[in-house]
Amino acid sequence: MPQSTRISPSGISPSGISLADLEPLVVLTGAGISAESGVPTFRGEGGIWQSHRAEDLATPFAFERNPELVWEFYNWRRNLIAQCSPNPGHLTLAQMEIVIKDFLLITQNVDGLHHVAGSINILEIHGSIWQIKCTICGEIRIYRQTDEASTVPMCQVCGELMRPDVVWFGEMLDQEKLNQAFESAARANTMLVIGTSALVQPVNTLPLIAKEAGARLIEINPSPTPLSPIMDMRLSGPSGEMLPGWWDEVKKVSLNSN
Ligand code: BJW
Ligand code: ZN
Repeated sequence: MPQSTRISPSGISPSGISLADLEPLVVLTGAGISAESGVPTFRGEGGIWQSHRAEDLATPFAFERNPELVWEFYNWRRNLIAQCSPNPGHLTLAQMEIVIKDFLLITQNVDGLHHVAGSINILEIHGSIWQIKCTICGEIRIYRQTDEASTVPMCQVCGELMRPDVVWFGEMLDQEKLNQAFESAARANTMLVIGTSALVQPVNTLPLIAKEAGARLIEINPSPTPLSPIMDMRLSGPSGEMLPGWWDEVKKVSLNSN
């Protein structure tokens, strides 16, 4: 039986968690946190991988075979994301960071909406759609082009093909970022796991590492995930509603205990 606590959609936590109970706080987010902003998730109903094959668009082999097609996909995504704004879920995380000093936000999202919301200490562990890198010399450049018809960008240093600076299937994650994520997970008091299906490695091992090291795990997601059974608490609903409700409750508990 899962050892999780289900709480009501009102977001009122029966746990009595206060601010002091949370630090160090690590937050892990996935595509679900941006769903209410209008950014499509990858899996499930309306997910990108329902209508596009990941093998054709998000692997190094796909890019080698057809860079134009992969660029078309990312141009479409950049154009779509540029029209989206942070939702109350993103904004609540930015507010939490002001109060909780030992705070790290690890996001699998490449959309940049956590930055727009005002979060500071962010680890974009799957890269950023707003950055490109040279396939040959590794030059990295900010790329804010949102025209869907833009042509394939070439490197200003060596003239070779640029690619989106994101992590595709079969690629290693940036080792420095990964180390920081593992270390933070191992020393977390609490980890919030928000809007991720927890199907993609190695990021899906972070909650396990935190749990083994004694952290409290809280999942916010309308659907259960493979990690739900190890959660200490589950807020079953959209993060744009559940997270602000839960955060208000934590602040109330803290005020009352002072
Ligand atoms: C809400 C909500 C609301 C909805 N509020 N919630 C066989 C071959 C090759 C590789 C592998 C293999 N078997 C295993 C692997 C490893 C592979 C992997 O894990 N594959 C699994 C899918 C099986 N991993 C990798 O390849 C990684 N690298 C690696 O492991 O290196 C070592 C290695 C190398 C070679 C071989 C083996 C090992 C790299 C993974 C890179 C993932 N890249 C992507 C694309 C990024 C760029 C881009 O965006 O274009 O990252 S794929 C996609 O999945 C994206 C996401 O960051 C990632 C995770 O998805 P996420 O965020 O969880 O989203 P969803 O859609 O899955 O879930 C959304 C959730 O939100 C759902 O739960 C909803 O319920 C919820 N939700 N509305 C809150 N309102
Ligand atoms: Zn170059």
